[in-house]
Amino acid sequence: MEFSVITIFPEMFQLFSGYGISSRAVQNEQVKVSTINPRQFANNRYQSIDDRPFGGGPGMVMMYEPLEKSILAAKNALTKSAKVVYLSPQGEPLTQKKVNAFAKQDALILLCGRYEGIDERLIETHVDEEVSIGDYVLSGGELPAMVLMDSIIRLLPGVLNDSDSAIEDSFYDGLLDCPHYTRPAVLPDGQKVPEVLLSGDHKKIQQWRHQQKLKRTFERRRDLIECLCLSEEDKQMIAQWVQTNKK
Ligand code: 9WO
Repeated sequence: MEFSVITIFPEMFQLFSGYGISSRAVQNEQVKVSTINPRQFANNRYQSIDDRPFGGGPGMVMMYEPLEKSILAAKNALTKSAKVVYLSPQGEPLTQKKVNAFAKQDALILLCGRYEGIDERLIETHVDEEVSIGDYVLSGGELPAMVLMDSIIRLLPGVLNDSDSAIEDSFYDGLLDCPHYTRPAVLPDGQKVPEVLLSGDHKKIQQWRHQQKLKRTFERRRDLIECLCLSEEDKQMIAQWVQTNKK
């Protein structure tokens, strides 16, 4: 998987070859990260890539031409068919489903805005997908681009050493994850691990974990339950919880 990131802060992406799973993936050449700074395509002697907004108002807008040249340079370096993703609060919400689809691509161009945003005409003509990682405003698209990259990289074949941990995670079945515990079984203040996990009964453990996932999702994210196809057993359990909540 190749990422070409268009950013006026390319140094931020050095982080990616420095730490954890992503740096291993870069070292093993499963992932390539390159950056393009639109400043190199600025056409005036002040190297400016932003200008005042038509219609007035505060702040600056990133200009069309340096960004277009950056995208063309990225497509030349990767492949003409690489998708261009613009990270912005106006984008479609990022979901695990979207991440899974991105992970099937060979190359992605991530466009990071700054200031008040970019010239809308660039979005219309050159952006394939506009993606939001949440309903808040940051100072630029770089951190969201890194969030997107991290979510994709961990899914690539051979990146996680334990091939199961990616699909066993939160969201692979559309549910939140269950609680986890490790040694010691009893803490100095007496806090214990749920008995069933020490029982060695794998069938029971699996059942318990599934129930915990369902319960947590019901309690914390009822919106997620609505999108699921549940077994009759699960539906009954939820119906019971709804009943107890009413009392
Ligand atoms: C700045 C601003 C200032 C005053 C009033 C409204 C305003 N909106 C913005 C703004 O949206 N700036 C963005 C900064 C322009 C595009 C890059 N920036 C950005 C991306 N901030 N937050 C994101 C982002 C991207 C993906 N998911 C969540 C947030």
